[in-house]
Amino acid sequence: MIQQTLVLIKPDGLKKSLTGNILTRLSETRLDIIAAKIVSVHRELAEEHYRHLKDKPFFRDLIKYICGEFHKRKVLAMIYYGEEAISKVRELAGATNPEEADAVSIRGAYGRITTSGVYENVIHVSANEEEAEREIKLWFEPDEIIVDIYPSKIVKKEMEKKVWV
Ligand code: 3AN
Repeated sequence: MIQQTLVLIKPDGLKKSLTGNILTRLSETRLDIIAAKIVSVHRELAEEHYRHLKDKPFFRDLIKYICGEFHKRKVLAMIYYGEEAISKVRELAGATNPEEADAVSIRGAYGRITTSGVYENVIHVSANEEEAEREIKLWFEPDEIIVDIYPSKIVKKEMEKKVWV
C-alpha cells in the first residue's frame, strides 16, 4: 500500500550534525521525499503535535525539547512517500526509548536519555496512517507537497505576506 509519513529530524539531531547520516539511513527505504523544510517550532505546534501525551509527567520537557530549548531552535520536517512507508521508516527509526532501540536503528545508534530523563531520540516518525494524516496536515500546507496525497481545495485569500524587496 502506498503511504506517506511525517519524519522530523529533531533539534538534537541537527545540533549533533546528524542530518546527513540520518538521511543516508532513510534512503535505504527507497522511499521518495515529497516535501521538506526547516521549521522553528513554536509552542502551539509542539503541543498540538504531542497532544496525546499532554497528561504525561515528561510533557513539559518534551515540549521544550522539540522547541529546541536544549539544542537548536529548529527541526527538519519531511514527508516520505511510497510502498509501506510507515512501517519501513518506523523500523529504521527504532523504538521510542533509545536505550531499548535496536543498536543499528537510528535511535539506537544516535539517541540517548539525559540525566534529567529526557528521551533525546533524534527523529520523529508517524505511528500509523491516521497519525500521519493528522501530523502532515499540521506541519505542511498542500502547496508545500509535490504529490496530492490528501484532498485539497483552492481558496482566494487576502492576506499579508512577506515578499522580497
Ligand atoms: P514515538 O515518538 O516513538 O511515536 P511517543 O509518541 O509515545 O513515541 O512519544 C513521543 C516522544 O515523547 C518520544 N519521541 C520521546 O521524545 C518522548 N517520550 C516518550 N516516552 C517518554 C518517557 N517515558 N520519558 C521521556 N520522554 C518520553
